[in-house]
Amino acid sequence: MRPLRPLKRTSSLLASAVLASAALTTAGPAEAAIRACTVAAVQRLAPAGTAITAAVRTAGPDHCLVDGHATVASPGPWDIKFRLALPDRFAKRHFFFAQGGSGGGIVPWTGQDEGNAAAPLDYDFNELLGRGFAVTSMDKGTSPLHSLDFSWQADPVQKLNWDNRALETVAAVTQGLTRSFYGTRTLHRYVSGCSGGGMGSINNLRVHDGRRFDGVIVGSTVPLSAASALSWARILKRIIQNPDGWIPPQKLQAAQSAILAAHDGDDGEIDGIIADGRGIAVRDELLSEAGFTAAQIATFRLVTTDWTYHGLDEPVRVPGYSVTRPATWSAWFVGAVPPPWNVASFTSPYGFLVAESSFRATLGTGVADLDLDDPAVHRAIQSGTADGSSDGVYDFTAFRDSGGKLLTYFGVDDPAIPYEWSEAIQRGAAAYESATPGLDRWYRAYLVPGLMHCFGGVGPSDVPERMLDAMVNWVEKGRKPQAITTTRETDGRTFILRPERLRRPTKG
Ligand SMILES: [Ca+2]
Repeated sequence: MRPLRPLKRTSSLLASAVLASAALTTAGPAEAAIRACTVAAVQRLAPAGTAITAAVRTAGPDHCLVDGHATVASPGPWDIKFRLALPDRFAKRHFFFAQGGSGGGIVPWTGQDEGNAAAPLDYDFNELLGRGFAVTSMDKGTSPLHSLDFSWQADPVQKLNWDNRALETVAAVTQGLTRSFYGTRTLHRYVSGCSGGGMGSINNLRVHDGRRFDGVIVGSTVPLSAASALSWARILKRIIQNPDGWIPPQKLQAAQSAILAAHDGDDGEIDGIIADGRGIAVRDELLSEAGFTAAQIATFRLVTTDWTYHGLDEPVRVPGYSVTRPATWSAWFVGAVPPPWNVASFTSPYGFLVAESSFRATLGTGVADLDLDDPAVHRAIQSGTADGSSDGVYDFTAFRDSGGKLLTYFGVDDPAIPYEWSEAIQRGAAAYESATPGLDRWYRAYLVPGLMHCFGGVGPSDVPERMLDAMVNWVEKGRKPQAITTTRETDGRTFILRPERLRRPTKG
C-alpha cells in the first residue's frame, strides 16, 4: 500500500506536457558512437563495483533500458539498485529522478505496466526521453516495509544511503555510463526530488558540493530531515495525551469551508483557492461556529503557530502549518480516526507512521513518550543527516561557486511540510551571500497555490515538469527563470508562478 501515490496520470496531461515542451526540444540526430544495448556491452562501460543486470532495447521513444546496482562499502556493503534509460535521440542531458518517502527497494519508473504503483507522478519519463534526456531513477539504498516506514534508520548503512550516499553514488555511475555510451564529454546534469527526494538533493549540495549536478530542483522539503518528524511528533504527542483535542475530519472540513469563504477573495479571485495563507488570522469565533471545542481550538493553534526549537546550538524557528486547507491535516498529523494509532495501520496519520518508526529506531522511544527537551533527542536532531559534513545546514556555496543552479517549490496547501520553510531556506542560503545580486545569480524559489504535498490538490498539476523546463533554459541557454506558467490538468486553467522575493535583505 502506497498512500503517497493516490493519483494516476492521464493521457491529456501527457499530451499537454508534450505540446508545452515542444518548443524546448532540441534533441539532435542519433549519434554515431552509440554502443550496443547488451549487458556485456554496458558492463564494459561501467566502473568497478557496478553490476549491470539487464539491458534491453525498448520502444516509445526508442531507448536502451539498463538495470543495475552499485555496491557501496564503509559502512556496507549494500547494493543500491538503479535504472538508466538511454534514448536513441540524445540531447546531452542527464535527468535524475530522486524519489520521495523512505525508498523501499523499488526503482520508480513510468509505464512498466498500468498497475505500477511506483510510477512517479512528478514526471513522465517517456516524455523526457523524447526530449533527449537520459533518465535515471534508484531505490535509495533502503529496505523499508512501505514508503512511510523509517525503521531502517537504526542501520547506519541505509541511513547514509538515504541521506546522501545513494544519490551521489548512482549519479556518478549513471552519468559516467551515459558519457561512455554516447562517447561525449558534454553532459547537462539535472536532479529533481520532492519531500524525501528533495532532502537527498539538498543534502547533496552541502555534503558533496553538488558537483554532479548543473541544475537542482527541490520540492517541499526541510534541510534537516528530522525537523519534519519533529513537527509531526509535537502535534501527535499532544493529541495522544489529550484526546479531547483530536479534531474529527468533518470539523476540519467545516473550518476549511469557513476560512475559504472568508479569504478566497484576498488574492483577487474567487476560485476556491487561497493563493497565500500568510497573514491570515483565523478567529476563535470562526472555529467555534465550525463546531470546535476549546481543546480542538488549542490543537488548531498548536498546528498553525510558528514555534522555536531550542535543542540545537542555535534556536531554530519552525513554521506552523498553512491555514489554507485544514481538511488535509487528517491524513497527515491529526488522524482520520482518534488515537490510539499504531505503525501497522494505514488509518494512522502518515506523519505518525514516519515519526513513530523513525524515533523508535533511533531513540527507542515512540512519539507519545518523546521528550523534546531530552539531550538524546537534541543529538538525533542535531546530527540531522548522517553525512558527517562540517558545512552549515544552508551552506551551498561550493555548488554556487561552481555555477550550479537551484530551484525550489512549495505547495501553499502542503499538509506535510509547512510551505514557509521556503523562506527559511532562502534566508539560510542568503546568509552566505556578500555581493549583489546574491541569491539572484543562482537560486529561485516559488510558491504554488493549491498544491498539496508534492502533487495533488486544486492547483496546477505540472509544476515539476515546468520547473525542469525553466531549469533547462537556465543551464543550457543562460536564461534566468522569471514567471513560470503551470496548468491544472482537469480544466486547463493556468497559474503563473513568480519568484519569491525575501521581504528584507539578509546581512551576510
Ligand atoms: Ca482565491
